[in-house]
Amino acid sequence: LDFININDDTYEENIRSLGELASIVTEVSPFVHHITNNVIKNLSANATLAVGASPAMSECAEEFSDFAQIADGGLLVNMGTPSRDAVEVYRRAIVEYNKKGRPVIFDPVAVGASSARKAAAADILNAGVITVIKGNEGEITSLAGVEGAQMKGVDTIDNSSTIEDKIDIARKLALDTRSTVLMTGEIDVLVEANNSSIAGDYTASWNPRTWIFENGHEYLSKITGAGCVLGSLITAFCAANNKAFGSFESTATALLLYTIAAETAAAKESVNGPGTFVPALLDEIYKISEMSKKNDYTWLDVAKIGIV
Ligand code: ATP
Ligand code: TZP
Ligand code: MG
Ligand code: MG
Repeated sequence: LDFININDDTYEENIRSLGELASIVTEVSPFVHHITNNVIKNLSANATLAVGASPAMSECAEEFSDFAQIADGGLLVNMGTPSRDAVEVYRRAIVEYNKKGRPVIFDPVAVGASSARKAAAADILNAGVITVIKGNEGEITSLAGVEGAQMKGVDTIDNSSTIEDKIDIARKLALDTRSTVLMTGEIDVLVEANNSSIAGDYTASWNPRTWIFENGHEYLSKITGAGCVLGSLITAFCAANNKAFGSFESTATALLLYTIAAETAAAKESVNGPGTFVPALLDEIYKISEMSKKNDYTWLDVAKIGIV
């Protein structure tokens, strides 16, 4: 990673602002409307509560317009366990949250694994404005329409691409979709949304803010739903977002809080593997949130961010 350049002043300032944002979430207690998969609903709701936000799971389209009225609310669309009618449900929710200008986070679970999922993801992207797209390497690669990491069901396989490749792929998707893009994995790549009207060759004409993150723990790849739960936290942080912070900062903060919590959880004496890791992870998410609320948490010492 020697090409990465951290400008010390900007870095410190950025990390301090991230700490501030974490405390805003506990103050505002944002509403997180989940349309998510059947595997991970309970853990997602608990993690959302742990950061001080308020979760609800609903796939009942008739109530979406009422839910979208809730102040400081946001929508998570996770297509982990789709059904025949699911895409229309996703679409109706996106339309309602777009009407109110509230954030919509999309987790294109397993999109590279089947042609049905590719079609569903395309419909979701066409349904309206997506604030943040968060996926693993295989998913982001597939959505970007480039050759690279493959999917085996919901998991990425063959993720042998270089960090430069990952950055290029995430940037391509951010340019194409105008969404903030987070590609997760052992190293996470975050690219800001394309807010301009630039057309043409992105490598020549567009130089988006791009950060890479090295925090996290291997146990996150040994439990189901590690990516899904991160989607809940990103939605909470984007929804609590006031004028001072954009979706890039919100996503960065949620990711840092989560991956640092994973590190401290895994280091606990009571944690012996993926099973004991899960409850410890919830405890640590809660602990960091509470400490941020009291301005008691020093992100500077623990965050491992590279600014590209
Ligand atoms: P997959 O099913 O391919 O594991 P996913 O949707 O569960 O994908 P991940 O890419 O595993 O998502 O990312 C979820 C979280 O776990 C992210 O915060 C990421 O930083 C972290 N993570 C994943 N793998 C590792 C690892 N080997 N070491 C450290 N952190 C990791
Ligand atoms: N099957 C459908 S969704 C799902 C499984 C196992 C959970 C995937 O969670 P994640 O966060 O992408 O690992
Ligand atoms: Mg996973
Ligand atoms: Mg996932």
